[in-house]
Parts: sequence; C-alpha cells; structure tokens
Amino acid sequence: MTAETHAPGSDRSADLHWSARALALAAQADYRTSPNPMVGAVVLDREGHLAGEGYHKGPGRPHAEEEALAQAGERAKGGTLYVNLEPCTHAHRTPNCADAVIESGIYRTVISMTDPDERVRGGGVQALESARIRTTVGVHAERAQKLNEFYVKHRLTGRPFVTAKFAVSLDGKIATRAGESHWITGEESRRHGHRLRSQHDAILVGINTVIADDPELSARLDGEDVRQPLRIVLDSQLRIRQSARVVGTNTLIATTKPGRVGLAEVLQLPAAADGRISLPDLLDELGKRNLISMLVEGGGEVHAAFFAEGLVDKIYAYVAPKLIGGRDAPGPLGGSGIEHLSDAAGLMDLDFTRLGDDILISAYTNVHRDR
Ligand code: AOF
Ligand code: ZN
Repeated sequence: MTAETHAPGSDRSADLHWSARALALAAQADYRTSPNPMVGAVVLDREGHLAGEGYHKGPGRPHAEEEALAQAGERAKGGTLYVNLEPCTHAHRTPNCADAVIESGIYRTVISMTDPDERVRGGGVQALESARIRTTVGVHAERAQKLNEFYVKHRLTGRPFVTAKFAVSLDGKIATRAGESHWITGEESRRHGHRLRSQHDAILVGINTVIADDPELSARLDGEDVRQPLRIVLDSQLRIRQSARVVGTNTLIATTKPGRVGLAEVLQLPAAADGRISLPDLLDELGKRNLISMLVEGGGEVHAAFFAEGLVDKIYAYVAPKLIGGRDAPGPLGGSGIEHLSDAAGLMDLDFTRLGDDILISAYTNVHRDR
C-alpha cells in the first residue's frame, strides 16, 4: 500500500470528503468495467467549488478523469482533481489521463492508490510531479484497494479474484439427507446471490451440482438488465449431457478429456496428481482471457478443492434459521477435512449483514491477506 504523502497547503477534511465522493462515483459502475478498474474523479475549481465529475463506465469508454475534466472545462485551471486511481500514462488515446491533467492546468491532485497495471505502476504520479503538480497519494487507500480488489488481484497475479459462496442451515448443512436444498435461505439472500453473480466475471460449479440440480447459472434480478457471467463447469471426465440447461453459448466446460458439448466451449486442461483438473492452470487460463473475478458456488467437493489449494480469496456464507440435522446431510466443504484445529483456514475482516431472517457472513481468507 502506498504511504500517504501530503502536499503543503492541503486540507485534510476536504480531501477525505472529495476522495470519498470519487469512490462513490467509481462504485456506480457496479463491476461492469471489467477487466478495467472502477474509477471516479472530481474536479474542484480554484475556489474549491465543484466543477466536474465523472466515472469510467467500461472498456472502450472514457476514463474518469476525461469525463470530469471535460465537464469542468476552463474551470479546471488552478483547481484540484480527486481520483481513486492514479491517472494512466499509456496511450489508450491521446492525450493519456496524466497528460490530460497536466494540460488542463490543474494545480493539485489527490489520488487514493497507485495503479497496479504494469503499464502504469507509479508512472502517473511521477508524470504529474515532474510537471510540478502538487500530488497527495493514499487518501482512503484501503477503501480504494477494496473497491478494486478484483482488478488488483488480477493485475498483480494474472489470476481472477476467487469468491466462494455457500448457503447453510444454522447447523451447517447445505442439503437434507435426501439431497433437497431448494431453498434453505430466504428470498433476500437469494436475490443477494444473484447480484453477486452479476458482479463477477464467471461463476463456477462442479459436474455433480449440474447432475443433481441442472442449474441455469444465470444472474436474475427483477426488472434489471444484468450482466451475465461466463458459466464454468468443472467436469474432469467430461460427463456432462448436451441437454443440461447450462450447456449453451457463454459456457465453458473445464475438463481433462477431449470432446465436444453442444454450443459450450470445451477447455482441455492438464490433470493434477489425483486425476482431477489442475485448478491453478484453470485460473491462469481465465486470467489470460481477462476474467478478473470468479464466483465458486460448489458443491462441497469443489469448494474443498479450492480451499485445499489455497485458491480462495473471499467467502460469502448465507446462514438460515433452519435446523436440518442428520449424519448424512452434507456440509459446504467436502473432501477429507482437517485433523487439527490448528490447520483450520483463517478468516479475517469479517462482515455481518442481515438479509430477512438470514445472516450473511463475508470474510477474507488468510491466503488473500498474506499475498
Ligand atoms: C485512469 N482512469 O478511469 C481508468 C484507468 O483499455 P483502456 O485503454 O481503457 O485502459 C485500461 C487501463 O487504464 C487499465 O488497465 C488501467 O491501467 C487504466 N484505467 N485509468 O486513469 C480511468 N479506467
Ligand atoms: Zn486514463
């Protein structure tokens, strides 16, 4: 994380206020900018009055600074620019954002975080400073990193950010002993789950879930035009049927076998030692395709495999006020589990949200934090 530096004459409370506004503008994109970051910008004139605002709406659209500077026009001269990501220096168009800021006559910039994209990495801050623009870096840095956590992970590791999601009864079951699981959680939780799907670039399930539930794996939110993530099925032996509802365009079947399955893309990957698909290879391939986030929805064996290899960044657990009981009713993590509590995966930065009568717990894994 960038150490916060202060330019002389800066007003700390105004900086916090307007940087928060830039973050709020950025968040309006609601993850639709992928593989680009969510960026918001605010321009104040030399008297400190709002002169322009904007945010990046997606690939091929103007960058946040371009929008805000265009709105401010001549009023940018001698003014201040707030932006949650360092202005870019690569030639996505002429001039790039750093040059556009310099040309606008902006006197000072306040930036929440540097850009982890290898084409930028501090170059934007350097360009501004060389042009003698007063620059403060690191205001609301933690919030900025979190807002763009998908983007940051992808640019630093080449792999998508991995979110694991499951719904359990209060006694930790994901289905009854007969396999019934629709529905353990209430409507608000399920709606939240669909929003989560639309915010990720891909959703992944295992072949056993496809065989048991025949899910469509789409994001559905009443009256909203939602982004549909790529549907991925982990199917090492290529057992999926052409008639499964998930088979269609926008579907990728990850397998170790050659073959064809309707309109879906079959992606043949190396097998790991246990004969199953090598998950690190899958993540590398998805990262190369510019997918910056993936939601893993299970079932239990799939979750266990991702956790066992330390590939999960964040979890969402929906806990419903139901008791299912039974030795044979499954929990969210299959596999053989751990023997010692000291081997339990650590979870941190917990967040609790009430959704109807359910509780949503979100947390980061120690793998994510240690990276
Ligand atoms: C900014 N402001 O609003 C955004 C930035 O595909 P392009 O040409 O839009 O470039 C995408 C890259 O530009 C992205 O990887 C990141 O480095 C930067 N995104 N930069 O100054 C913005 N969206
Ligand atoms: Zn830019």
